[in-house]
Amino acid sequence: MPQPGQESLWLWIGAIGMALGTIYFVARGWGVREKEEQTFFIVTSFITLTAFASYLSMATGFGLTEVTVGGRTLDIYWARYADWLITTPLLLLDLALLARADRNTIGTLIGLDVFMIATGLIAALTTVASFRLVWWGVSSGALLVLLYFLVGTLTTQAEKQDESVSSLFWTLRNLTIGLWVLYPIVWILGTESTLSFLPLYWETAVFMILDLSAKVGFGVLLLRSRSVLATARKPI
Ligand code: RET
Repeated sequence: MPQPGQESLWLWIGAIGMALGTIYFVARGWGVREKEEQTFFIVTSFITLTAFASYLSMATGFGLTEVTVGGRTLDIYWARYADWLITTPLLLLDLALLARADRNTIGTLIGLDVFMIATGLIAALTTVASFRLVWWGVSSGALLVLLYFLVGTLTTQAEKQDESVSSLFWTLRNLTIGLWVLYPIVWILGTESTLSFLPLYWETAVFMILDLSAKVGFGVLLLRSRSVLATARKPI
């Protein structure tokens, strides 16, 4: 099993940050009695709990593999993709619950998302450099379509909700768009594309900051106001 190098510093910080986030969300959700409201706390706690396991597995070497591309050996943290495969649909679910999205919208968003992460994993594990870029392109295409639905259909549905709910939706939606588009950019600038503008050490740091913002930052903003959550889930 290959072992992480210097970048393990960031992986440990990521694991600690996700653990603290989980403890905070569980503690805040503990006193919530309203079932509909509890859903947000449950979904959000599982997001950071999953990421905690992923970061721990990367820091301890389990989540790391080597891929040889054109004679060069790349260190690939496959555990990221396992994390994202579970947590990005849950982040979308939080947004969709807030917007009271219909089943087809939720299905489309999550379907595109799983497709995006799965093809991103293929990009990361492919051994031919040019084919890695092809899969990156396929995955990025899915991200663009996903964002299109987020801005279109999901926003239309959110705007039908109470003003406090749609305003929280706006904040979280914009945070999501702003952060998610950075992932394929970091990937292409980092070691995965073999361009390696960003060495593994810095790439790991940037992904860690993005992951903490997209999960813990997102969760803090979402769970900040109990009254908004109650309004969002009040049976119509
Ligand atoms: C990859 C590489 C291939 C191209 C694309 C990607 C997109 C990844 C995204 C990840 C989002 C992760 C989040 C984690 C939560 O903390 C797989 C990097 C498009 C959008 C939000």
